[in-house]
Amino acid sequence: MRYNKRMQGQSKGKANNDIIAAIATAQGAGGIGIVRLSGNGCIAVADAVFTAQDAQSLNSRPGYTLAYGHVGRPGEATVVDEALATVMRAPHSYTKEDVVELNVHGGPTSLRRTLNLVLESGARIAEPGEFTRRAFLSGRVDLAQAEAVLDVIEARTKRAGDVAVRQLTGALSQQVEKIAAALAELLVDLDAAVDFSDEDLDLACREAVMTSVDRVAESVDTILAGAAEGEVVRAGVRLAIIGRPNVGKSSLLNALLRRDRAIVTPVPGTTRDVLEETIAIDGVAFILVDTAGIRHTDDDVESKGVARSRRSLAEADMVALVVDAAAGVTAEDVALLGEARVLPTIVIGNKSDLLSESPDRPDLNDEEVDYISVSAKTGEEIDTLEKLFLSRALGGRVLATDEVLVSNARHADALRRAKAAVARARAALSDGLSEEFAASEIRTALSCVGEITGRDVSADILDRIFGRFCIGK
Ligand SMILES: Nc1nc2c(ncn2[C@@H]2O[C@H](COP(=O)(O)OP(=O)(O)OP(=O)(O)O)[C@@H](O)[C@H]2O)c(=O)[nH]1
Ligand SMILES: [Mg+2]
Repeated sequence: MRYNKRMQGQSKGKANNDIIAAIATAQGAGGIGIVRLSGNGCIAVADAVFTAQDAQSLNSRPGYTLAYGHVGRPGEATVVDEALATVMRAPHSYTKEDVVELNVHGGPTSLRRTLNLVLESGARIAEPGEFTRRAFLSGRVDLAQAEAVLDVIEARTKRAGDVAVRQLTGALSQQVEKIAAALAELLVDLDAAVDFSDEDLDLACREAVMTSVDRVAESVDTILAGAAEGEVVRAGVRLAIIGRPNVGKSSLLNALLRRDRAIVTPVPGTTRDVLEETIAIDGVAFILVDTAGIRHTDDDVESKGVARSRRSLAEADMVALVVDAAAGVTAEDVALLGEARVLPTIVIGNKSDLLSESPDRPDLNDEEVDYISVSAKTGEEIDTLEKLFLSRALGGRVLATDEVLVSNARHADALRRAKAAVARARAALSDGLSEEFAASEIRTALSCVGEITGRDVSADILDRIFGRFCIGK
């Protein structure tokens, strides 16, 4: 078992081996839809609702076999749908339990009726993420891998997909396990010193232990180094496009999308509602949020739009403040920059095509802020702008394609706490305190690292993690 033994069966007081069922495919119409069952005895439940054309029961078939037949109410002739049933036998399945997947046609009615029949026949509806939770509890995957399932499903770009799949296949877990092993080794040395020596470690030994502590600290740092970028790659960046009316925010959105998505007119106050579209820049998703131009207005509809713009600003990760470079920067622009500046901000001087010479950087009352001159109309410097977005989002770092990134805030937090504990252990040793202090800190670090793979994790954390999944995953 890779998780702490005390976990077993604690999950909301429920047994972990009853039969669960859920629709595993997306809602809506599709060629095929799947009702998935898991739990020992689920093959008999499937047999109650599924009749194979060859009249052979599912229970009498070996694992990894497929049967053709139909789904219907037990004892009734009415057919609910044609179906294919896949039988997977414990432990050779996703959950390591017996699993049956009923493939029916992917319409909501067929799926719902099939699910209801299964529920009437002894299964209960699965909770969100319960299949994956069982895969974790049975030791088939560790917690970082289980979380990666969600990331794979939600990945919006190829790069996000690559990072998630590397985590799914255990690349991150391996690095974390290496750190855990090094910490465990340190702990053995420190505990031995505490247990078997009347005196403290002699100086040479103490120095050797300190070198080992430094080495662990370094490996934690290395893995943490890409955490911010990992989160960006996984979750994408919400980029609010804000500015006064008519500066060309919607035009900029269209230029970045390379299509006419938003309405553009010469009338100030054209955009009323918030508009969101996603683009990928070098595999990083940017959720572009076009907003209503911010100004004081008595128009009721427009002022509601302005309120939404401010809300978008509050929810953003990054801000593109558009100004009209041809008309010049105004006091309102500078005031808006002040509002935006709590977030990473790029000021975009739009309409460069209207200027005869290449424009100077205007006075923004802020020497530090990034400024770039573009034309949404001609597309001039839009490529450069994209590169600037990307480099700001990644803190200037260039990502390698095969990098193992910590992409989950929970993992990064656990690593940071581990790092702090290791630093305290190091300080205790160099301050000449008893090894006991260092040992206790290393134990804390080990437990933090264990939270990542789920070796040491509470039921609450599991509930929170799997609660984010859909039912059927
Ligand atoms: N010459 C030139 N005109 C532009 C450029 N970008 C936008 N415009 C024009 O500026 C006007 C306003 O553009 P929009 O994109 O609607 O501006 P906005 O900031 O979204 O305006 P609101 O939605 O009203 O806040 C339109 O007439 C555009 O054609 C540009 O780069 N060069
Ligand atoms: Mg607009």
